[in-house]
Amino acid sequence: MLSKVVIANRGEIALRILRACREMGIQTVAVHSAADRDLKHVRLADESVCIGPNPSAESYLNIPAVISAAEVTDAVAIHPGYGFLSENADFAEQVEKSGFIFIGPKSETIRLMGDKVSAIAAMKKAGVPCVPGSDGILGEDGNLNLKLAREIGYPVIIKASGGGGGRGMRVVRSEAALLNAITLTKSEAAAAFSNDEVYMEKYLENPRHIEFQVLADKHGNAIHLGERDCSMQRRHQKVIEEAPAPGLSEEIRNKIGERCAQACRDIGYHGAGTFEFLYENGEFYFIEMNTRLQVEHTVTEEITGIDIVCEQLRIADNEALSYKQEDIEIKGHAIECRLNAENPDNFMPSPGLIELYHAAGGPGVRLDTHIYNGYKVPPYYDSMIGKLITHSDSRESAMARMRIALSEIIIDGIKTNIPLHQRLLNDSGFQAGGINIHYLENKLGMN
Ligand code: MV4
Repeated sequence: MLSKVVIANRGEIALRILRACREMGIQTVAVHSAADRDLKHVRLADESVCIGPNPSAESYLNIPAVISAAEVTDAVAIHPGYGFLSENADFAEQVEKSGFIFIGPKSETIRLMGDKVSAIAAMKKAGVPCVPGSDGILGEDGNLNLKLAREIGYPVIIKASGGGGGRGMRVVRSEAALLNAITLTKSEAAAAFSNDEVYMEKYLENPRHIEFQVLADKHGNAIHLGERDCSMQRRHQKVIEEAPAPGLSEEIRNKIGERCAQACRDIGYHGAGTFEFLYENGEFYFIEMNTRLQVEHTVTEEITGIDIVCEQLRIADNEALSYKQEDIEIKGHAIECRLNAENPDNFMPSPGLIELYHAAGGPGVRLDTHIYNGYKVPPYYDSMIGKLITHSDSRESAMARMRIALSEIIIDGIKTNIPLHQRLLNDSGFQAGGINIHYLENKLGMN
């Protein structure tokens, strides 16, 4: 097994990775910013290295500093977690070139998936269903673009190939607005991503956001772990995720999941990965692939019993997958509430001192968090301070456990979004299951 791993992240996911490493007998190196000396995983790690000042641009995003930390500690591999450098192909490449193992897919794969046009082309070729669209980047010929949009049918959406996660896109509802929208999206994309390539898709009005988890090793084996429904979101920030997706049949799950696993084999994918789909009127449409561990991997772990982070570490160490597809059984239902240090009324960040913390617990309750009594949430980073996950035999019972757990947790001294979660767990639309991606913003009166 890997002897020593650098954890190139912070907060709850750094702690999650640390726990997996310890379970597997792997030595750990925490790298942290000046503000993060008191993080729980920094205290628990075998070694720690301060890699820079508070701003993430000078610490968690500082590629030479992270690689130097691996060098001075004699680590063999680097786990990037999510966010920060996790989907930075240049980072993965420099990690590899410096002689370390990047815990994730090959840098070329990250680059392929980072470019949305090349990702869609690869998936289409592999038999993954995609959104009807331009089949590549849009050219300069306005008449051809008008013709294409007419064939696809309005509304259409113009997306930047270098975008993703909701950045660099524009919905077009009429022919009169098309050419201007293309010009605008191109110039914004050039500024934001140094890449003005854009593509066109049919705009789906009210889809659900459903994603499939895959695991693939370096020996050509790939499996899927079913799907997650991540439709409860606000401004492209997920709020609640659940698995399996309410109402999805086992037959469709296996069909789409197997397409994803086959795509992994086709492109030589290795590591954990997620295929993001829009789901509308019983059809799946691939939009993007995430080449990292995701925040919401936990709900998949709960319903499959598989430790996805341990699998990532084994894959990085050239082991074969511990499971075959026929070993994977979806058991019960899991729900995750993301806990944020924010004002539940206006969603503004609410950093500061946690004066009192009491965890929730009991059967089927998992709380992944790095906070503790007296911990100070710094203002420099993402406001997520933990994840509350419940699992049970049925969706109803998982929701009941979530309501109880939310009522038990005490986080005093800062504002959190726990009151929002309590409202959502009592919302009839959420309770019914199968809400679309606009549900929360509509409920909050944003539209
Ligand atoms: C779409 C779409 C509708 N039709 N593509 C937003 C994030 C990026 N991953 C893709 N996104 C969307 N692409 C077509 N053809 C609607 C969205 C979208 C969305 C998707 C997933 C989760 C939340 C979303 C919120 C707004 C829009």
